[in-house]
Amino acid sequence: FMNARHWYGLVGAPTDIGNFGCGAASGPAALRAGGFLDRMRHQGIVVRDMGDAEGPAEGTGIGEHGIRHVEATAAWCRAVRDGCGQVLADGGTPLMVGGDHSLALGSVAAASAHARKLGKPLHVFWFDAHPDFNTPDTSPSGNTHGMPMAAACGMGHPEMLDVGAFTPLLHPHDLTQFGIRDVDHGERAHLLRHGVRFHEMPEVRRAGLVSLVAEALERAERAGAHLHVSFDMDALDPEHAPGVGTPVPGGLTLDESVAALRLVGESGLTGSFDLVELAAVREAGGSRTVQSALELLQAFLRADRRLFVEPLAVRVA
Ligand code: 6HN
Ligand code: MN
Ligand code: MN
Ligand code: MN
Repeated sequence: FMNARHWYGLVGAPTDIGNFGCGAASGPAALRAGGFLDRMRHQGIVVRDMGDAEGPAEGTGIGEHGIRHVEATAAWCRAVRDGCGQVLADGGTPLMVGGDHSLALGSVAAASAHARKLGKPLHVFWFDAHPDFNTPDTSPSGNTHGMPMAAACGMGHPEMLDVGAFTPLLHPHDLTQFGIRDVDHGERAHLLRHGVRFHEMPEVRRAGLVSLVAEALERAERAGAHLHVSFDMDALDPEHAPGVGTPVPGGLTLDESVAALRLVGESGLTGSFDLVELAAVREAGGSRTVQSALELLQAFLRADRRLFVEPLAVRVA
């Protein structure tokens, strides 16, 4: 039969340019060394390793509003955009492994261009302790990893707005965030003004992560959306992910995150995925964060039945 098998393409992005020195550059190597590809292969899930995107090793300095390394950030985002864009053009689903979260501007740029070509709206699910909705004038740190979603929605430094083929890449009301617990003052004003659904931890505790995700999936499905999922490892409680650049207590448990990603996988709606802020080198001696990342990815990929089209078809033939 001619049915092409659904596949994921791993695009590594080994940089921490968006939070220089935080250690997230080690993420792709740590995930590969943790046996990710073998582990998937043993379960019949083929993930093609597309290698690592390349970008500047050095920062490009501090600009207006104290924004840090914005040219280098944009260069990395363009490389990620092209790597993810290639996977999409070849009929696969990009799995971008960072690297810091500024890189999601690149994967979202690829996703948005692809969705537009298919005539679909882009929806984004953002699992994170942080909304990453700062603009240069609201950012307390100047770090670009706190800015990618505002930039995707058309607000930010011109270098960042220029990463995509058009702007905005995303309508703020098509962005849903989960696990939020550290919001900067001006950032909150942006989120409220633009109608972003950001589910903070008290709401997650009250309503349950899985039911909030189920609701958002229904919206994405009704809209016929291309769903982009971006998972920042610091969404997890530091107990499950100590190796991140900006840990915040009171986060998601590994179990509820696994359950939520399983649901997202089952939906078959995901057209692109990021796993970022994996800074395993920050974790003394251990590999807890890598193990958590492996469990999250495995839960998501195993639930995606599109990956098993071929074996099922063989069985019924
Ligand atoms: N991340 N809101 C803080 C800032 O510096 O803008 C923290 C951002 C964290 C970004 O974790 O991807
Ligand atoms: Mn983030
Ligand atoms: Mn974060
Ligand atoms: Mn819309």
